[in-house]
Amino acid sequence: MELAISRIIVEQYLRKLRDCLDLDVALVGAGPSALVAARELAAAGLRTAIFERRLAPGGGIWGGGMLFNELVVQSDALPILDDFSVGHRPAGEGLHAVDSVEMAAGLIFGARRAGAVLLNAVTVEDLMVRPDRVTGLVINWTPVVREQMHVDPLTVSARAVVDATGHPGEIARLAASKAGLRLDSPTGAVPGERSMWAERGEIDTVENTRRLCPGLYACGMAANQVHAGFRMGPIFGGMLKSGRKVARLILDDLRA
Ligand code: 48F
Repeated sequence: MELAISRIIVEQYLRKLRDCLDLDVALVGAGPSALVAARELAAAGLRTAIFERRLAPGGGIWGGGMLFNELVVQSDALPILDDFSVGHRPAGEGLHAVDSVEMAAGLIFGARRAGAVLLNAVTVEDLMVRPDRVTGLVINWTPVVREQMHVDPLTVSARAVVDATGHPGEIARLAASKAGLRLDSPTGAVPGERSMWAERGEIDTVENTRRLCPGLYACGMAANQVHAGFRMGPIFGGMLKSGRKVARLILDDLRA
């Protein structure tokens, strides 16, 4: 029995990993924007995977506001929650309360059920590039990176890479500073996000969701890093709509 258990896990994981080596879309970070995008992309038939540094996908959803595990979503984003069967309660002023554990679990399950692969405990430490474009990811186990072990990474090819790393905007920064790619941003690089202004931040998040250079896109809070958008705290409508927008941009580009 023990031998069978180990064999199943090793064989199944290697099959999953092998299928992720050549992707249509590789998303970095499994926060709300990436999970919404992944569900839509996988449902459209694209080979889609999310690479998440932490053990648990879900990014900033679980913690709610200051560890109070409730979130706020605006009326116009409710259809996205409904698509994932995540519950919500009216809370006045066009705002709705959502249990953050239900939302994290619901978005993860929805993305996975649509066919997106989630590889957790995997850190994207670099990009694979050609002179004018991003062509994939350089990945390693998070514990290897944290322990600073001298272990070479592996690579993943993707027709589209999405920076969904949230506040750090790590992938866009790598593209600009290390790969030397000029981004579609006010500076050509990553100017960084601005302070808290919830209404503007919510609008910015969706507006700033764009293609940054050939092969690279940004969604969620990473998009605000690149375009100097405002932060907004624990209101999530913009994140959900940003995920949907980046999926549609990629679908249009890859089908063109
Ligand atoms: O930050 P995060 O939840 O992404 P998001 O979709 O949502 C932002 C909100 O949660 C919140 C907010 C709402 O008002 O502002 O912050 O923009 O999730 C980002 C995920 O990316 C992972 C990180 O662990 C987190 O789960 N991540 C970051 N860098 C890497 C990474 C990396 N280099 N490799 C793999 N995963």
